Amino acid sequence: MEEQYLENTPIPKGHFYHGECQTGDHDVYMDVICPSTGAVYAKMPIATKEMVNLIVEASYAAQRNSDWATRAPRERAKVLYQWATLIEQNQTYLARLEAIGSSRPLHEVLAWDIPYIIDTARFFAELADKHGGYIGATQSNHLGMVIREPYGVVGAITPWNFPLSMAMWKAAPALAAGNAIVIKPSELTPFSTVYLAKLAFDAGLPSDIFNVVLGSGRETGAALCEHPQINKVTFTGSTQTGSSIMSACALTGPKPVTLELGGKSPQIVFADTKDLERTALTIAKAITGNAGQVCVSGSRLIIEKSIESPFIALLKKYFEQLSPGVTWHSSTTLSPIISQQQAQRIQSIVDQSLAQGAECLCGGTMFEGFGGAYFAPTLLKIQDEQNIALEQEIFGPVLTIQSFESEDEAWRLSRHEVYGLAAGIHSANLDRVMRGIRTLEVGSVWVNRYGRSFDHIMPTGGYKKSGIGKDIGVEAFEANLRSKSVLLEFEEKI
Ligand code: TXE
Repeated sequence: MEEQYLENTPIPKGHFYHGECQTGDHDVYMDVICPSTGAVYAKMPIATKEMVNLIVEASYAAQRNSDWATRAPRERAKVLYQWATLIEQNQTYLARLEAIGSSRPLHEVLAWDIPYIIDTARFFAELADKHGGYIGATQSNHLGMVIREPYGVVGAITPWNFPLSMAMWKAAPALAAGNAIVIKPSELTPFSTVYLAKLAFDAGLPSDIFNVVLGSGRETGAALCEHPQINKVTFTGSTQTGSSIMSACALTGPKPVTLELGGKSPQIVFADTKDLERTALTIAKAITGNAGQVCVSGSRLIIEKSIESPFIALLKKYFEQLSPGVTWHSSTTLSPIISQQQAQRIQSIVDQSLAQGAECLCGGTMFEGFGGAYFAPTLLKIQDEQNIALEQEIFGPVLTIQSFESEDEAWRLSRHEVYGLAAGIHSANLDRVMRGIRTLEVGSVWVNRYGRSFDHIMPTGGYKKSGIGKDIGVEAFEANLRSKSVLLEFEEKI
């Protein structure tokens, strides 16, 4: 079954540039492991600095010499629409590629990720001609125009948790605004992005306007960010790597960066929440979806003491129903952890948390007997506010539980020293909800729901060390444009 699955899904062999999938003469190769099985399923070239130069220079030339930036915005939009259509037509293959290479279950990719990226491409296509500059209030013999222009070549570094969605977040607004883009996907999940770029080329994008360079973060990723012809960098990943990228961009630019980074998002549940079962399901899904490997995972439950016990019972019931397994089985409801290294990191934080006094209510270890790494959904009841599991982003299916007796205590516990990505408030009391929205220092607040939707108009991004700038929404589009100030002087009298 497994071999058949792999045989029927040819893997793109290299970087994508000059309209083709190809490798460089001096590339060295690394093994790429299937997270579901732990087995090597492909080799990936690691671009040297010379290879990065070649690919970026090709994009730079294409952005200047092709008509991509200057053609009518509605014509650019047509290419993005056609790209969306080709994604739709090739969704079976694309979804299989994503499922083999990442932690995303095939049925979820088909039901969520693919429709999501199609919709994202269309959303930014629609924005292509719905922006403009303005005329400034200048002296009467001057005409002052502020016009918006693309940056040139945008460099993008993407993570492994939602490879297709993250690539689309970066590519669609950059392209709609008339930029070229070069993406370096995570070395753990490189191939679906290559195919996404190929489909954009097939849709009519000029050659080299969307290139993909494969390689490691330290070598290839760093070379991409530092390249003098990259005028802007957009990144999603860890806070630590985001800081390194920002430093590199400061030293070699300076050039602007958009950073979508880590989180430790609270889910605050009041006793007046309308439907306890429905709320418990929302909370459970928000920490077990993609096995907790989601930047906005609702990883800290902060719950009113009077409903804590029945709520925990509901969570446990849901957690115990989840079934780990390879991503291409329809019965799989718990994703693999992306790598053994990530799984060990999760285990290490859980172990340290227990040693510091946390009480494990369920889970706490990896499932045995699988090739890939599967971590059991875990509930940790915690009293000590300094506990490591409350402080660090775990990026696994691990939910901490703290209880409160007053509203003030709920908001105080929700605050995180470092992160401010998202938060959920579950309450039927509108006044309380409004107080929470004002109090929480985070980039997104979800009320009586949790997580992003298909409403691409809603930007996403963090406060504090969770990031700078936004993905999605009009803000993401505008972040791909810079302003030119034009002052024109004329004689008022003949
Ligand atoms: O992330 P990195 P890792 C968090 C999560 C996880 C931790 C570590 O907590 O446990 O990060 O994961 C590229 N210059 N998130 O190590 O390093 C790298 O090749 C340029 C949250 O995988 O941030 C990859 O493409 N690029 C997150 C990308 O950065 C560099 C999603 C992400 O890798 C680079 C993933 C460098 N110096 C992990 N170093 C989220 N916000 O959703 C690495 N890279």
